[in-house]
Amino acid sequence: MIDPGTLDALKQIVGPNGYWDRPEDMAPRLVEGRGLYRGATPLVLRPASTPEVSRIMEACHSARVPVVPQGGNTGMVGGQIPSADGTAIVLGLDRMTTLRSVDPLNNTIAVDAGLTLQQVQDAARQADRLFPLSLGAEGTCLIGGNLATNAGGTAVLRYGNMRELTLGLEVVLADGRVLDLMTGLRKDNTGYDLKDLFIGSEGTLGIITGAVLKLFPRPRETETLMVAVASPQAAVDLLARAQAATGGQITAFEIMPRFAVELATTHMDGVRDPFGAPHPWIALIEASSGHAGSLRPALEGLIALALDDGLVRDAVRAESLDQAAALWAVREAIPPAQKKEGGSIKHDVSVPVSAMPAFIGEATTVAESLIPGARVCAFGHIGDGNVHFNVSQPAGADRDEFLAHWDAMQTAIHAVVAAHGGAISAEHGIGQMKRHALAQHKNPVALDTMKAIKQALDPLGLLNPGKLLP
Ligand code: FAD
Ligand code: 2HG
Ligand code: ZN
Repeated sequence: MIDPGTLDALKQIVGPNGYWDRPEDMAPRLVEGRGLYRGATPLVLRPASTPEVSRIMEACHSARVPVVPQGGNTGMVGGQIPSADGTAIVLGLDRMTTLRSVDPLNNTIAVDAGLTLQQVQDAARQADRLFPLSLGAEGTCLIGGNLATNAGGTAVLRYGNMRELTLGLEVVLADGRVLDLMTGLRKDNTGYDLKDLFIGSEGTLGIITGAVLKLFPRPRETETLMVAVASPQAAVDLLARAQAATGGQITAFEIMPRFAVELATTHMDGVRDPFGAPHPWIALIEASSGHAGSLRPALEGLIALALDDGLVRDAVRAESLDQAAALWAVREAIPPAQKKEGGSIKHDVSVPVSAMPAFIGEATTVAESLIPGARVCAFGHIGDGNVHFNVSQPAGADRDEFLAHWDAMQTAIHAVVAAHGGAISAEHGIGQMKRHALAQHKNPVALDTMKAIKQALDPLGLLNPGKLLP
């Protein structure tokens, strides 16, 4: 237990508006979205500045108090939730909301870690620029959380994931020192790239308090279409053709099976399948360009040819922003709709794009034979070689009984991932959920190197204990 004197000293650093210690205030911070991970803490600290974070870490270091950093609490692997024994404090970044600067000529934005992803997108738009990271939780997740998980989302195909969008970082180390790497330089070969250590480190190496992010020109033309295809193989073939037809201007390429579309239209208000027939697979395609007028003819030619030779069964193109939003709504409805359908065992995994059709086929056979009646919902960022291979409980089954098969299902699906040279986490991270799986799947020399880095930066093991590292 943390001694009361230390808790008081921590409260004094942030002042009366900078912490929660009443159970009813802290409760939403101690459980993740699907109720899979629950924790306990005597104190949620909410510092408002980097110096405050620094003083908190210094105090926790001297008193040997473990710290669990938390952003918007949208993470999917339990990394942001403390252990149930109440021995750690939670450090929320949500009051660190300063937009530090925008440099349109350098195409960079410098921000505090507590801005939401949407606030950063909006700030970029106001400067007539694009910050391209985009994901379903963007109104709630914080930039610090995006950095700590190296978030992906729906525009990685064109712009890369959070790591590729980051030039500079500010991190408070375990002992309270501030590591200031807040540079907007695109070329800096002055030694090891330290910022990359912290991106994707899930709170285990330092507290991210600020970042310098890349901006891009805003597209002047965006085309959104949905196509019905027979199989993931047809989708992958179409992606290659679409990239060739547009000169690499495909921004997003997402797939969803019939089951996912049915969940979305059944459970979520206002979501509608745009096709008249129940097609087995649907791909959502977005292309964007800096020059208005060039994309539409290219995409129309592509689809006409693909309809002609049978690669595509049907297609709809959005004629307005509202129609584009309606097509995206089908895709974004899948995670909440799957939650409403009951328990699901999730696998956020990646394989080479070319191996994706075989992976989905083989993993589906494995899942269905392991739990008869289980319903595979394999959807998502196929253009990045990333699929959310989620398995929903058999209709009408008991949720907890189904979820008790989590380890067996995960082990079996990860074996198929490994057989295709894939990764057991593509974009959500390791957290608590995949810690043990990491021990089996990560190269042992890589694991040793990761442990050496952890030892160098957090020798007392106070940063997010029990997460990521096996
Ligand atoms: P949290 O959940 O609070 O924390 C996540 C991890 O980061 C934890 O380990 C935490 O300790 C650590 N952390 C948080 N802030 C800091 C900090 N400042 N310094 C150090 N460590 C920190 N993810 C994707 O990649 N792609 C998607 O398409 C996607 N879609 C989603 C859709 C929905 C509906 C939901 C609910 C989630 C989705 N996610 C997706 C997962 C999640 O939104 C992202 O992982 C997001 O980046 C997490 O941000 P957060 O602020 O909520 O972090
Ligand atoms: C998405 O792409 C998210 O929508 C969530 O990464 C995936 O619910 C999931 O498994
Ligand atoms: Zn995703």
